[in-house]
Amino acid sequence: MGYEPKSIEKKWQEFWKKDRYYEPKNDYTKEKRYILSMFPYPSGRIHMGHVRNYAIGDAIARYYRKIGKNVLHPIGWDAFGMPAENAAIKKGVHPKKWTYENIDYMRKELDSLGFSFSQEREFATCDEIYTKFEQEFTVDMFEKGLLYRSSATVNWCPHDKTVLANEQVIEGRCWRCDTEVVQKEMDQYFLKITDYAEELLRDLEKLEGKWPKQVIAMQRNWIGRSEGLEFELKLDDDSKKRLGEKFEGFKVFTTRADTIYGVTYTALAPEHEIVKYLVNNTLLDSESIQKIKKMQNTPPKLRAQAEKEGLFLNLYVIHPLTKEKIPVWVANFVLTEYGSGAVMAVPAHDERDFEFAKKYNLSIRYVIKPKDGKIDSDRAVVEPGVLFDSEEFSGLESEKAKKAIIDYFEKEGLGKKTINYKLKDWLVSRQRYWGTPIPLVKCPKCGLVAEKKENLPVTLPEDVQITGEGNPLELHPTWKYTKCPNCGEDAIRETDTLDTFVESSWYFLRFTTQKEYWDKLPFKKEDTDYWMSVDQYIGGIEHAILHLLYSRFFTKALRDLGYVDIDEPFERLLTQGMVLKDGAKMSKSKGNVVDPDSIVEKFGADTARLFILFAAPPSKELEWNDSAVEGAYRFIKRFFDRSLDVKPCENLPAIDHSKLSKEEKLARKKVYEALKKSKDVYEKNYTFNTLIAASMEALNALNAQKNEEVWSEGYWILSNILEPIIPHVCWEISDRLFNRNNFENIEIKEEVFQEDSVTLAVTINGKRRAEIEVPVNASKEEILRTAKEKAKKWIEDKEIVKEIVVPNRLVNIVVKG
Ligand code: ANZ
Ligand code: ZN
Repeated sequence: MGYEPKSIEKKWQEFWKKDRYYEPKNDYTKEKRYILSMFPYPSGRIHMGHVRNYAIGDAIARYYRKIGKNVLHPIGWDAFGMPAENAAIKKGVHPKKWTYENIDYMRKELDSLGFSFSQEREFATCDEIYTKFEQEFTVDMFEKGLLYRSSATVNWCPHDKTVLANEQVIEGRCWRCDTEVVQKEMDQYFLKITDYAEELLRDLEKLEGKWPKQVIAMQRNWIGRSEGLEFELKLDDDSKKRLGEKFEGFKVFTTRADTIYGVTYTALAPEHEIVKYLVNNTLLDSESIQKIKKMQNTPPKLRAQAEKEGLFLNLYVIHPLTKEKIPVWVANFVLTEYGSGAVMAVPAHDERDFEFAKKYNLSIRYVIKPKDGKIDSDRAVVEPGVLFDSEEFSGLESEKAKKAIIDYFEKEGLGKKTINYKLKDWLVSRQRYWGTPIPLVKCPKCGLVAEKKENLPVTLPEDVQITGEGNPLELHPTWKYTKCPNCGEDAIRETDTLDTFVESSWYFLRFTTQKEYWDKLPFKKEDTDYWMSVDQYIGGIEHAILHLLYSRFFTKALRDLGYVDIDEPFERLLTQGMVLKDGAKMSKSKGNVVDPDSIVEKFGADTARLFILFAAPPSKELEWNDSAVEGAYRFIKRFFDRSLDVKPCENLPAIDHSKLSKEEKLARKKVYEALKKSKDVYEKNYTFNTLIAASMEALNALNAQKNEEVWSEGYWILSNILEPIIPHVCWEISDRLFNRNNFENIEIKEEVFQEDSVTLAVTINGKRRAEIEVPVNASKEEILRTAKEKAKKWIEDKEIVKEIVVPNRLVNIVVKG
């Protein structure tokens, strides 16, 4: 009977479940490993990206179980979010039904691949118990001021009367009805992640060497710390009058105080208070007002990439040092959310300012001479250099000048040294149905009040109309009417739900909870103390910024609320590469998707896993290749079929290495090389491809010899080291042949790596005449004796005049006559 993956895989999947092989132990005296692959969104079916993600995590988890660690390797479902509502809009199916049915289907798919996820700890983030605890955190954060309400600009579809996510805005239009999207100010909820900006930045240092460099750099840029000078530019008297004496001036932030003598204009964001005042009081002509409104309606991201646009506002400010009159413009490249929403423009030394100045014919004044001494007036000289035309600061080098100018501003009370972050507070409210309701109540008397914890969870109503127009919770006839938790009077429930990134910011903590406490607590300190941090986190690079940053923030916030004692949730991070076919990412729209189910059906789970882990190192892109899949299958088949002739043994056979033939020795060496490699592969670099290649070589070397004991030992070791990758077939083999022992106890036998003999060439008078094999540690005499014996017929009775032994290479004998 040959290799039959279907029956083998079914048998072992059932066995593992029954044996609770997948479950973590509650014995906290044991050393632990927490291995986590990012949880999936239940979109309907798993794809190859999932298979790769979970094959990597499962291999690591299975390895640590083998060497006796207590392993937590859980899975859950990131179950709230837009696609469920889209399905409701398109097909009329309820989001809840759609989601749980998808979960059931995908769970079966994952099961068929033999991933060893804890069964007990699986959950979906739309489970009511999860909602309950998330709402508890929300209440705590609200009470601590970490969650607050404030006005924000959102994408708004005037036709559907709904807020749109950035992904739902396609080229400025609503994805559903194609109406032009506008920017609208609305009250929204924010989590104060900026309170943690400094710590989030500083703690990246702790992750150095354990997270991909690129991810750390992306996080650092996203937080975007800059040091600079903030100061006020004062309006001149005429301008003040024009603004009805409502404004004295405005603040600007610059990271290049050294360029201050090069300021030739200033620019305000279209949303700046001064611009709004001018627009609202029609102090500009209607054409200008239209232009400004258009800028305001363009999402900031698009605006920053668009061609520079702006107009002169007929206002002037006074340069704080030179006292010159400087014109004030409004410009599309100035962002309202950064710094103070206004810039001092230095076209000579800043690219954006330069482009704008060229377009509107504004003057350009160079004040920094770069290192090479040349000023190219066709461009902005952005590099640092030495100041000139800068009064007393002339002659200073940029860095020194920055410091001197900031000191001067501080001394004169003109401005101050300031640190700005690009990071903005996290907008967490969504005007949608399928999410965690924000557990707050709006009371006419008490204002915004948190729901009482004993009333949590606030659950979603099941009877809703999901049409894509408006917010279904807002439109529900009764749901939002409630009583104020504070005064008991009539009040209105908040109808916004939370961003789904909130659920994924603490799911890894939830997995640590023992079933016994599942309904009582979100998680227990004792459990998080033991299991956290996640030893190895595995996921896509697309989560390099937001998900990881939010999770890091949430962990720190929960720490400060007293829930956990950890600073960083993920000890090590692996970002897996994409799965490609014909050079492109697999996607439905490209029609290049390979369905994991069909591969499992045709070849079995072990083949799918082996191919995925063999085709490329985990962090690199992986090109799908049908013939390589077949190659993987053939290797497993050969490995299994040959195992039927291997002699079973209770223990590793005791082999006398010195008595073996060359081929037998080589086979052992290859087997032990693979074993030696396995520790680094599973614990350090995860280059499973190299371990698989080493195992294939070992199997080839075994095939070149016939020693039964060497075969047994070889299978003993190979089936152990390959088990985390192709678990079903390896359990089948080792179960039949061996006393399933602890992998930890296989010792590396150094003797097999020792080359015990060397081959030397023998030359007589410079001509190569023979080859000899001698022990590595043979003496010179011994080598010569062997050489002369072997080359007897060329020496005969001639006189030997010279004997030379070049170690490990040759013996040269010079004879006369
Ligand atoms: C004058 C200047 C001269 C600047 C120069 C740069 C080069 P980072 O480094 O990213 O923090 N800036 C300030 N607020 C802005 C806003 N709300 N929207 C758009 N740009 C803004 O960027 C800081 C620099 O970006 C600041 O330094 C300011 O331009 C601009 F040769 O001031 B700089
Ligand atoms: Zn009240």
